[in-house]
Amino acid sequence: MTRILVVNPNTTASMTATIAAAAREVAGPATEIVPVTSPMGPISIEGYYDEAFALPGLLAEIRAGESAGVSAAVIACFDDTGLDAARAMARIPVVGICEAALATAGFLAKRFTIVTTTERSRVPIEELTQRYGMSGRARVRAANIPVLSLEDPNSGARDKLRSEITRAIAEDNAEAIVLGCAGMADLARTLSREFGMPVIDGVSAAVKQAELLVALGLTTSKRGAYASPVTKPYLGALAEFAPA
Ligand code: 5HY
Repeated sequence: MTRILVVNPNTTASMTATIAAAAREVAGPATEIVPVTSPMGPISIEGYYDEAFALPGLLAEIRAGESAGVSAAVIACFDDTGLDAARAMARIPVVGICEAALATAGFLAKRFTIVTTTERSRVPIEELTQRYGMSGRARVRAANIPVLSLEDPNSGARDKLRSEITRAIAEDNAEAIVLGCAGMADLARTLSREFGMPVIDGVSAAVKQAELLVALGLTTSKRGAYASPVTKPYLGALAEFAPA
């Protein structure tokens, strides 16, 4: 049995339930999805400040999951929150949903649009498209919906998301759509059917990517950038995060 830890780095358990359902829908029969919600930090990650304080809870859960013997970890936030730090800490493969979604979209379409939540998230995600070498192929739009409005079926968030996808098709000539928030994980199949084009959810893509890495028997390189952090004391409230 391959166990894949799927961490929601925000502290909203209802969003973790959406993420877990999407992960289980695509997981192979020999995969067990282990969903966890970060135990501390912001209730949603909207921009750089939230992201900074989402890291301790996220890293603690990945550390605990690796000690408990999971084979891989997925970071289920479209900002790929803490991805480099997690890879430096862990030996198991760690997959971010943005990176997995962009790679998947790249197999299917030349030009695509990522539709995320707010303007505060748009810029960090644009930076990620550069980081992953996709800035020439991927545009980023914000549907102007707060992350947690996706949890409320009466908020109108889903209609705003549909409107933004319609604009991406008309104005960007998008050939595929990437959903730019883990809280949208339950919508990909319906929207694919509705719009008649590939709509990619990063959670599902990341689970399949994690399964692939496990099946290939590959783990995170411990040379160079992802070498284990140097043992040293950390002071104050963060003492427990000191590398052992
Ligand atoms: C996410 N925030 O996937 C991101 C999306 C965003 O709490 N989960 C969050 O808007 O940046």
